[in-house]
Amino acid sequence: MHIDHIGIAVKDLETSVANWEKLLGASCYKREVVETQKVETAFFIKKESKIELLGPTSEDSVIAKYIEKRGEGMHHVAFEVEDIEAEIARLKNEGYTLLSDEPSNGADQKKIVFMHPKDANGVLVELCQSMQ
Ligand code: CMX
Repeated sequence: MHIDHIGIAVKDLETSVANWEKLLGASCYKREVVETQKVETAFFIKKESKIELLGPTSEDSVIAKYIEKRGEGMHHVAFEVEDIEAEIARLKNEGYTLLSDEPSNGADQKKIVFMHPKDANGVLVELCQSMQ
């Protein structure tokens, strides 16, 4: 439907939240740990544009691995979809590599699934569907 948010990998969530609050002139409206992904998230919104900061909660988090390999920076682009199961089926049928067959529970009350970055010109794509 539209870009739901941009995910940014950060080493230290506390200092990064303070930095982005100053930069955007907006307070972080939600912090949430996603145990399954081993990340802590912090969300900002300006009109319809959402930014998600992602800090690792353990050394084997994909975010820790990402930062070690590529440094801090833009980690993923998330598109909101109406029916995530239907989109998974459609994309698999088109030959894309989804990182799981079933959506999982992500931050911000969303069902989420990721597509491998090699299938989107080096960009990690997330599909998300609101559970609200
Ligand atoms: N964006 C672009 N490229 C990425 C990437 C990212 N976020 N993460 C990894 N890559 C690239 C690597 O640089 C590497 O490229 P080369 O082969 O050219 O070196 C390649 O993908 C493989 O990376 P890797 O370091 O070997 O890591 P893995 O293959 O083990 O894992 C990935 C990569 C994308 C499968 C894994 O990070 C993943 O499963 N991601 C989805 C889950 C996730 O990101 N969760 C955190 C966010 C949770 C949330 O928003 O709630």
